[in-house]
Amino acid sequence: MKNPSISGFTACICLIHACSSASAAVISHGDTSIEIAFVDIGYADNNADTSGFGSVAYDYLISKYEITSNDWLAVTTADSDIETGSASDPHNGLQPTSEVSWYEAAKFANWLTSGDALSGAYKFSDSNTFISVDRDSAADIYQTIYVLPTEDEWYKAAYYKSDGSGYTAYATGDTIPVSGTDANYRATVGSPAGAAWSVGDGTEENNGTYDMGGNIWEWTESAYDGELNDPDEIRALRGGYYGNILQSLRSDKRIGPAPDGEVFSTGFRLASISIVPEPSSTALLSLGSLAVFMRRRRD
Ligand SMILES: [Ca+2]
Ligand SMILES: [Ca+2]
Ligand SMILES: [Ca+2]
Repeated sequence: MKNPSISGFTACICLIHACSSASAAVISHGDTSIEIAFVDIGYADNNADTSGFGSVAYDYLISKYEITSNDWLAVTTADSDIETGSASDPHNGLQPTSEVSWYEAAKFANWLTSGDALSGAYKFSDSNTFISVDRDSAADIYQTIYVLPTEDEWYKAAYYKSDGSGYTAYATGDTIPVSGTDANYRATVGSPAGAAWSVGDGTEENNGTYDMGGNIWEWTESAYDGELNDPDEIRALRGGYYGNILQSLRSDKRIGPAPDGEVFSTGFRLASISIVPEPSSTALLSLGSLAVFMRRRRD
């Protein structure tokens, strides 16, 4: 069961612009503000792809761009608990941040949710050790939560067609993306050749995102084996990076590094879910989640 944490709530996707396909959230805690552009991912309770990925039972937002080095610098400056490994990042400005472990990315998301790296959907001990994910409790407290997308949330945002009619092989569609124009892969851009470009330099993807294919690998919240029941187990990465061949951008490509890994080729984007507890809908949504679960078991 990949998404155990959403039953019992009704998801509401509209942050600022009701029912629009895109929005920007200005997130402020203390003296620090950052603005993150999001796109809406609808078609709740869609079918999974033949791969078994992509079914999400609720509406959510996903960030239009990879989190940038500027974003990372602002938030890690505000909260010194986030950066616990290497602080080196070969990228800067509007390039995607990298050298980020899963734990660091989770704390970045927590800070956006709560203003505290150790409080949010990701539970950490007082000694800065990751314990578990609990989206429900965080949503109860904060209403709007920022999280790493689950692998299903990531997959759907990248590969699900905007008309809801199924999936494509690449985030830009079924046509092979042109290297250096549609997506940054095969190390053909940058100076010297082979570097991350500024987020959004490519072609708009299925659902309004950029660079889900290529530029930088992206952490998902999910364990590679589909069930996050060990805080230190390998996680699922998606999308490929600028040095990869085309195949890494395809929907059938996933890799599973350890969550403490910090490398130049890996960063992340965020999802956001706004949740309003509504008892009358609890039973229906729980049934919907159960149906998703049962479909998966037959895969
Ligand atoms: Ca780091
Ligand atoms: Ca990417
Ligand atoms: Ca597991």
